[in-house]
Amino acid sequence: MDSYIESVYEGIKEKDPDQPVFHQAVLEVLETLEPAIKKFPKYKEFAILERIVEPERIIQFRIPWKDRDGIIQLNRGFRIQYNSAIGPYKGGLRLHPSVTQGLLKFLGFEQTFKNSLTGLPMGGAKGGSDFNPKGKTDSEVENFCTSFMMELYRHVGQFIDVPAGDIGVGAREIGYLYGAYGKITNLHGTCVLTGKGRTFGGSLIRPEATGYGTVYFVQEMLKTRKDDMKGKTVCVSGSGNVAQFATEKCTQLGAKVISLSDSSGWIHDPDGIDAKKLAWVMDLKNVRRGRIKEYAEHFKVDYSAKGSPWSLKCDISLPSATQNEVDAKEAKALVDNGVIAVGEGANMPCVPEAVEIFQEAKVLYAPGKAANAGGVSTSGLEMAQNSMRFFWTREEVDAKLHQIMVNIHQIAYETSEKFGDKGNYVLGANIGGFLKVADSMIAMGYLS
Ligand code: NDP
Ligand code: 2IT
Repeated sequence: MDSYIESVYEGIKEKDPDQPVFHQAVLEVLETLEPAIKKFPKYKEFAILERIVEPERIIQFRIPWKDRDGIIQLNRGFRIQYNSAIGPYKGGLRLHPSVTQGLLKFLGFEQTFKNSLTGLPMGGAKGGSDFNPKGKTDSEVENFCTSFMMELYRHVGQFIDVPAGDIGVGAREIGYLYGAYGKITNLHGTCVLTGKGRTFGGSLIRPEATGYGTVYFVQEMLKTRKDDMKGKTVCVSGSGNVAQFATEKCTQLGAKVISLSDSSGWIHDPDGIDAKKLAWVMDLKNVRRGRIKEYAEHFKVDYSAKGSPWSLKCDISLPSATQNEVDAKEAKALVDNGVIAVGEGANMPCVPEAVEIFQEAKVLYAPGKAANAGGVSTSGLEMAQNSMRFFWTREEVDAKLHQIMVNIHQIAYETSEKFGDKGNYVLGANIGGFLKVADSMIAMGYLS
């Protein structure tokens, strides 16, 4: 490894030794930036790597809230404002018991490069809390979201920082957060959050965008091999927002999705999860808030609490649950079973060894920061519509999302070729996202 890159990597480990997923995300990016760092000495001269790995600002706060018995509960909240070189901070909020500063630093760091790739003016951020929405009543979630916003409101705004959803944060949570923001500030109709409900400023297609976008990206990868989605067998993990709409788009394009999962287990439906079954899943997960096991009971298919869908034979794999959910053994099984393409709907779902296995086997492999960028892209389109005080139709937003995914594929593909490793989408996406942020930081002076 280049000595400059190595010293930056060693630096982050020394400063924050207890943040392994953050180290993992940084290493993956730094390793692939090597050809750009060598070609352009200015990045070292202006200390760009040291600056880009360090968040501009980390906000941490306490979130007291009252549960259904009137007992005061306490959670920890964060907002990591990572990089504002190309626009206001932008990125989701995650509500999950595993949330720590290190986890959100990994996600905020990734977001900076992802947002740059979209071509829209958005900086990078991430936030959330170790609050567990599972098993909570709507009132408890509302109490929590209101308390969360009582602190967050002073740090966000359409020209400052624009949060959105992520794991555990969907339409319900964004609604409560937006309601609280309006009450606290008396500012209405500003795009302080994206993923809002349709009736109060949300963009059409934002709910669908991450899943649809991931499939659009996979379509572009397949095109490079004169192939398409029709007739393909697809394994999807997760059963939340990204998994649901990735499944919908695959089915619309003539592919067959045979798996879904949640943190308890996974189902295998060899006949395919068609539109009717998917509507049932959406009701199960978004309304009844049940477990994927119930799908197996309802549709009489296999369910397993052990292992993962990656043991199944499929053409395309779309990991859409969480980080590090595909290990080396599972990647090997996918390759042995003939997988052609892997598109990361989730953020960093494949461990580094799994990525190596895919790349060595010449599997078309799309890293999350390229493949799942459709979500934040459509958040950017929501910001644009709110500024105009006007809405585009479903077809208009979908066409713009599609074009953005085609562009991101083109940037990643052409950049990989330009820097000597054609078809390496990790290298292409990392360098492609990096150059714009780094050049903006240099142009705006050393304080940026
Ligand atoms: P949801 O909360 O809607 O769904 C998450 C799904 O993943 C659920 O099925 C959940 O199961 C499962 N899951 C979560 N944590 C774990 C875990 N530790 N182990 C196993 N399964 C787990 O979230 P999204 O669909 O929005 O997010 C999924 C992924 O996509 C995340 O990596 C997120 O960062 C990424 N992403 C999301 C975007 C968006 O617009 N929403 C945009 C870009 C990326 P269970 O219910 O049992 O917890
Ligand atoms: O990881 C992501 O890109 C998201 N969770 C979406 C962020 C956003 O601002 O829409």
